Amino acid sequence: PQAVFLSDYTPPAYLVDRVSLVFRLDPAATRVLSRIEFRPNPAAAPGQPLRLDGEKLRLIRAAVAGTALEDGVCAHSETGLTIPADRLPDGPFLWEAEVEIDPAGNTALEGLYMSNGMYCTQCEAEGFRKITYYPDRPDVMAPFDVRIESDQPVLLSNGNRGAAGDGFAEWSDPWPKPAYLFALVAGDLRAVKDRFTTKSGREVELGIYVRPGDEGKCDYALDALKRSMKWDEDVYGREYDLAIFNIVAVDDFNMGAMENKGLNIFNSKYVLASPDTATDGDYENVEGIIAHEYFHNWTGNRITCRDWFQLCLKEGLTVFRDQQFSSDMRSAPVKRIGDVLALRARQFREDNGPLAHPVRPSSYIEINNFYTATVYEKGAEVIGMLKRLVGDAGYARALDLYFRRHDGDAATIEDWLKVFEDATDRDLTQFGRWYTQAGTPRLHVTEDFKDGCYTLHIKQETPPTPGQPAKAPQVIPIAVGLLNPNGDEVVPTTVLEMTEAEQSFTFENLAARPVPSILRDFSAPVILERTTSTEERAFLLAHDTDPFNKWEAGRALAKDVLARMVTDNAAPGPAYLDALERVARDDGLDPAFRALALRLPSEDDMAQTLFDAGVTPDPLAIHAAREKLMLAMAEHLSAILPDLYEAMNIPGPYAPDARAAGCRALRQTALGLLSRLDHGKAAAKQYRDADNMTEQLGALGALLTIGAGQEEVGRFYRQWEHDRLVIDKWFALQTSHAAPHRAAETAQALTRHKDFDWKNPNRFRSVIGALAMNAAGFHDPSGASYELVADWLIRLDPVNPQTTARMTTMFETWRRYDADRQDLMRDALRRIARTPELSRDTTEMVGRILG
Ligand code: B3K
Ligand code: ZN
Repeated sequence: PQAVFLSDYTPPAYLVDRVSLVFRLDPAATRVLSRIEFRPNPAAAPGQPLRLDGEKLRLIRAAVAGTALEDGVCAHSETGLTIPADRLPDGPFLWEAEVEIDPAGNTALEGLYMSNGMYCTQCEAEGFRKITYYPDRPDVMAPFDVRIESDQPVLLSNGNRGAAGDGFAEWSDPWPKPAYLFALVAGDLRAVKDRFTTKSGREVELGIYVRPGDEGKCDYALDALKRSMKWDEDVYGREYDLAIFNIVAVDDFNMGAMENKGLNIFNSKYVLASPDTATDGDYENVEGIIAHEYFHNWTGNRITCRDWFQLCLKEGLTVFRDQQFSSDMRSAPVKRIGDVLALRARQFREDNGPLAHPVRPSSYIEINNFYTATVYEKGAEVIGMLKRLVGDAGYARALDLYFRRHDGDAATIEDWLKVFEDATDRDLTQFGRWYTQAGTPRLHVTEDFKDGCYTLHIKQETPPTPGQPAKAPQVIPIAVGLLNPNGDEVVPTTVLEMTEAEQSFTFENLAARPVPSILRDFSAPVILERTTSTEERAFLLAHDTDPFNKWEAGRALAKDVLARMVTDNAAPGPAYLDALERVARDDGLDPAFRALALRLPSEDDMAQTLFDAGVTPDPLAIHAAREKLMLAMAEHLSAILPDLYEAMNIPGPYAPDARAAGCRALRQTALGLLSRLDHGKAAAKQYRDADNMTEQLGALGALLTIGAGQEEVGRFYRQWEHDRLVIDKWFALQTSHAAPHRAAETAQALTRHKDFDWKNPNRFRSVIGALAMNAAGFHDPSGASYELVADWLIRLDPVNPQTTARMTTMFETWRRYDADRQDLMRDALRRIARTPELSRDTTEMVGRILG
C-alpha cells in the first residue's frame, strides 16, 4: 500500500460551487444521481485533468457540460477516475453522473450502509467516495442539496428541510462543507423533539431519532444537547446556525459518533440512557459525546481541516472543549483526574510503543488508523498547555480571532498557531514542536535548598520514537506550588516555563526547606521522574491544595507498594494503608475524589510502570499482587467499610448528576472491598435490591471478581435479553472478570452464544475487545488469548477493516514482556499479517506494531 505525505499536499485543481444529489434507495441497488458544479481553482495550476475519487461504485452514466462521456474517455481504477483536461471546458462546468451502490452488502460500515433495516452513512474520513464520484478531500467545500426517494417513513439529510411528500424528502444545507460531513438516514424511526432558542433569538428544532421502543431513553441526551448549545454561546460565543439539529442513534457503528452538519449520527450506546439500563459512566459518556459532536459545528464544520494531517486541528480542540464543558457541568478536579487516567492508559501507552506518532502525523497509509489517542487526547493537552502559557484572556482573544479569521476555511495547524501569535504577541515556533515530535517527554527533577533559596533543577528528555531518533527540547509549562513542613502552602501555584534541555528555577526567602508539589493539575503531558520518599507522598496526599497532585501522591504510593509486592514479594506497609484510611474517613472530601483515591492503578498501568523501571512485567504476578493488596486494604479498612457503604447509599430515585454518581462510585469501591471479607453477601443483596444499572452491574462485577455470581449472570441475561446495549455489558463483564487462566475459554464460549453477533462492532468489542480489560487473562502464558484474538481479527478483517485495524492495538505493548510471550504475540501478529488479501487498514497497523 502507498503512503501519503503531508509534504506532498497540493491544492485541488477544481473547486465545487454546488452539489445536488438524488438517492433512489434500495437495499442492494441504490441509485445515486449527482450534479456537481465545478470551476477551476484559481490557486492551482491551470489545465489539469479532473480527478474524482470513487470506490465500489457501478458507473451507469456520466456527462461533462451536458455531453455524455463515452467508454474509454476516463481513466478508471479501483480508486476513482480521471477526465483528461482536453475533455473539460475552460471555465466552470457541470458534472453529472449516475452510479449504483449496494448498502446491504456494505459490512464495513463506511459510506452508505444498512443497520437493522435502516439506511445510514458514515463518510469521515474517506467514505463519501463509496457513495458517488467526488473530489473526496476536506479542502473542497460546497453547499449540498439532497433529494431522497424511498418509502421509509423518516428521510433525513443535512441542513434545513425542503419539499417533502409521499416517498420523498428534500434537504438543503446552505453552509459549504466537505463531503466527509455529508449524511443521510432513512428508516422507521421515532423522533423525540424539543426546541432551543439561540442567544440572538433564532428558533432551532431539535430531534433525536431512535428505533421504536427507545423513545423513553432520549431525555438525558436531549438535555445534554441543550446545555451544550447554551455553554458554547456563553463560553465561546458560538451560536448554532441552522433551523434544525438532528441526532440519530444507530446500533451498527464503528466508533462513538459523527458530527455531520446538522445531522449527527451516534452509536446508540452514546445516546440512549435510562436509569435501569445505563450506568453512571454511560451517562457521563453520553453527556461528553453529545457535547463533543455539537461543538464540532464550529470547530470542525464551520472551520474544517485542509487535509487529514491536520486532523488534530478539529479533534484536539473539540476534545479540549468537551473536557472544559464536562468540568463545568461536573467536578473539575474529578474530571481532570479521569482525563489524565485515560490519557495515561491510552495515549502514553501509544506514545511509548511502536505506534507512537506526532499529534500532527506527517504520513499515513490509511487515515482511519490515525483517529488515535495521540491526535485526540494529546491534541487536547497541547491546547491546554497553550492556554496555560498565554492565560485565559489571551486564549479567549486567540479563539475569537480564529473564528473571525478562518470561518469557512479549511485550515492548518500553522493557521491555528498564527492566530495565537497574532493575538498574544508570542513566538510559538518552539511550541510548534508539540505537533511534530512524537513521544512522551520525561522530566528528571532534582533540588537543593540553601540560605532560604530552594532550587528545582529540571532536565527534559524525550525518548526516540519510530522515525524520530533525536528530539529537540519542547516548551513545557510546569505548574508548581510549595508547602511548608507544617502543611501550609508557602508558594501558591506558579507556572514555570521550561524551554531548554536543562533549566533551574529558584524560589527565595523560604524559612524552611519546602515540600514541592510539581506538575499541578497535570500541566503538561509528561512523565515526572523524581526520587522521593513514602513520607513525602503521604504528606502531599494529606496536605496538597491541588486536588490533582493530592490524588497523584496517593497514586504514586500505590504504585510503589504494588511494585515492591511484585518484585520483592513485600507485604503492603502500614504507611500506605494508613494514608488510605485517612482518605476514606475524610468526609470533607468529595466522595468521587475519595473513590478515585481508593482505586488502585490498573494492571496494564503497573506493567508499564515496572517496564519503565527496568523490570520485565509478569502479568500474573501483577494480578496476584493487586488482588493481595485489595485484600489487605479490605482488612485494614474493615471497621469502616460497612458504615461507608451505608453512608453512600443516597435515598430517593436514581439521578445521574455528578454528586449522586460520586456517592455511588465510593459505595461501589466499598462494596468491592467488602466482598473480599463477606464472601459476596453485601453484593448479592445489592444485586437483588438494585433499582438502577450502576448498582446492578456494580454488584455483579463485585461477585464475579471473587469467583461468585454465576447464578446472577444467568438471571441478568434473562432480565435483559431484549436490550442490546445491556447485553453488551453482560458479555463484556464476563470476559473482563474471568479468572486469568479461564479468560480465553470464557471469551471463546461467549463467541458461541446465540447473541454473539460478531458483525456488530459493539458486540465484537464486548467479547473480544474486553480481553484487553483482563490483562492477566489476555497475557495468559498459554497464549490462548492471543490466538483467539488473532483468529477473530482475521475473520473480521474482510468484513470490517476499520474495527479490525483498531483492535490490533491490543498487541501494541508486546515488547514489554518476556521472550516467551513476545514470541507468542509476534506469532499472532505475523499470522494476521500473512492473511491473504488483508485490508490496507490492518496491514498498516500490524506492520507498524511489529516494527
Ligand atoms: N469525527 C468523528 C470520527 C470519525 C472517525 C473516522 N474513522 C467523530 C469525532 O471525533 O467526533
Ligand atoms: Zn471529534
